[in-house]
This record gives sequence, structure tokens and C-alpha cells, in this order.
Amino acid sequence: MNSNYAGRITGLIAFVMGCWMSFPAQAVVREYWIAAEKTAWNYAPSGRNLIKPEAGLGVWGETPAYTKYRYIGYTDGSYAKPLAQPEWMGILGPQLRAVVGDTLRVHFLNKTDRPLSMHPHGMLYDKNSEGADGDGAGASVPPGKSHTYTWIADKDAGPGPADPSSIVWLYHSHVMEEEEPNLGLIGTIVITRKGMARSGSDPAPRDVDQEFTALYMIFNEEEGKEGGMKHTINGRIFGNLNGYETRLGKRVRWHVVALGNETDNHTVHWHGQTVLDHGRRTDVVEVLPASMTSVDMVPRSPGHWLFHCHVDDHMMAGMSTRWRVLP
Ligand SMILES: [Cu+2]
Repeated sequence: MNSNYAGRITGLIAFVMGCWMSFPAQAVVREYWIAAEKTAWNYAPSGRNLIKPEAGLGVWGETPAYTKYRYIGYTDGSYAKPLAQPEWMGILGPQLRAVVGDTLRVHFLNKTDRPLSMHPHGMLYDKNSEGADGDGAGASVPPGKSHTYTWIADKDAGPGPADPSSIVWLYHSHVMEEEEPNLGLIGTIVITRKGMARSGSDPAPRDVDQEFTALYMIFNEEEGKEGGMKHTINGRIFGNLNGYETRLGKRVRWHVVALGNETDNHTVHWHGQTVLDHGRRTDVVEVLPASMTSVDMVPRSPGHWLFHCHVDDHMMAGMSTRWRVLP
């Protein structure tokens, strides 16, 4: 080969490599289409207490279904095809995901009969994308109207030094904050540390195999009457939340969140395994309204295990389900 030609080729390769290396992983704009809708919701679709069948559903089963408001994800701006979501997500809205450096563009359509919003925790936003508090464009979206929120996953929205490679934030409606999460308008955002995403198109962290989310919350359906106090995990009671399933030895991350009132002080307890909670080994994680935490587990024993709140009254009221570890 002509040495001059070889030199030019080598130079070109070096130039291309130099350009490549000087651009870190491209920041991505991730778009979501979410509608608020009125839907029927059944807290115990089986009609049974699947944890202690002989105890029945008690007063909490007298009225199992109510009209709720929910965030429903769609594949695009035609709002025609709902996003599929796993059964264990229950009443939760779509899980939004980003990597530090990304931007979330969330198109919100209010299909209900009252003004609503989307307020994210943790993200960087301006007043128009706060989804709360005053005259920003997204603070109160009237029935039939839409608004696009721009939420930036800056470094302060991402995992801190003591956090695992992804962390969870809540989003919820915040026009009348004291009412709207209780209507069912709640979802989560998971932010992955820069450099830890599986790929450019998959922002999930590459050092875990599965991520589950659990919302511990008492929905107050009948102004405090006990039978209307639905002690739920993701909106289900007495073992009616299905689909938490993993396998021995998998790396599993649990994102645990809570919302609600002064009775929403929950001690989230896994049977059969332990979790690593920011360096602390435990099998109970404590949450209060708007708590958000992410803990890691590698299941060590197969079985169909309880996952429940350890507060006695809450356990008795159905704040319990089972999850499966396959051998
Ligand atoms: Cu509890």
C-alpha cells in the first residue's frame, strides 16, 4: 500500500475516533403520552381474601369497586392504543424512565371532568412544567385540554453517591393535592445513573435484572368509614395484587413509595429474603407519605412469599400480597 495513502487512512480513522470519543452518550428526549381518565377500579377483583381465605374480606369487601381517576399511558398522540403494563403495577400510572442527562417530554391530556395536573418529584422544571402551585401553564389543566410538561433528569434528579444505579420519584396530580392522589392519580419515574443504562433505547439499569415498584397507600373511599379505608399495595387488597415474580439468584430492585395521610406509616416487609437498603441489611423498609426509596435483593430461597405492611391494623385490613421466587 502506498504509505501516503495509508497515512491518510490512519489519520481519517483517528479523526473519526476522536469525534466519537468527544461526544459522550447522547442526551435523549423521551416522550410519553398520558391521559387522565375515569375508570372503574376493583380493590379485590377475585372477590376473595387470598391471604387468609377463612377470614374473608371483612368490612373492606362490602364495596370492593369504585370509580377512580387514573393516569393511562398511550403509545402516541392519537391516544388510541394504551401502553401495556404488567399486572403488578395495579393502579399506578405508566412508569416513566430516563437516564441522567435526558429530558422527559410528557404530553398530558385531561379526559376527566375536573382540572388536573402532573407534578413530578425530583425533576428539574420551570413553572410551566411544575404541575402545581399557581399560574404556570401546567398547574391546572382543564377538562378536555392538554399540556406538555418538560422535565429534565439533571444530575440532581439522579442517584446520589449512596444510591443504587436507579432511583424512584413519584408523580401525581397537584391541583387539589389532598384529594387527587386519593382519586388514583399516581405514578413513578425511575432515573438511571449516567453510564449505567442498558442501551440508548433502554434506560433501565444494566446491573439489575428486574425492577418492581410498590405503592403502599390507604385509599379513603368513604370519608373515613372503616370499610372504605382500602389498605392497598398498588391499589389491591388481601392478596389480589398479582405478578410479582422472579427467579432464584436474579438481581431484583424494589422501588418502594407511599402517599396518603397520617395513617400511612408503613413497614414494608418481605418474607423469605432480605434487602440491601443503602448499605443496611434488613427485611423491613419504613415509609411515610411521599417516601421514595429503592432497595436491592438477590432472592435466595424459592417460594410463594408474603409481602405486606407490618403495622398490625394495616395487615388485618388487607395490606398484603404474595410474590413468587421460582427455583
Ligand atoms: Cu401499613
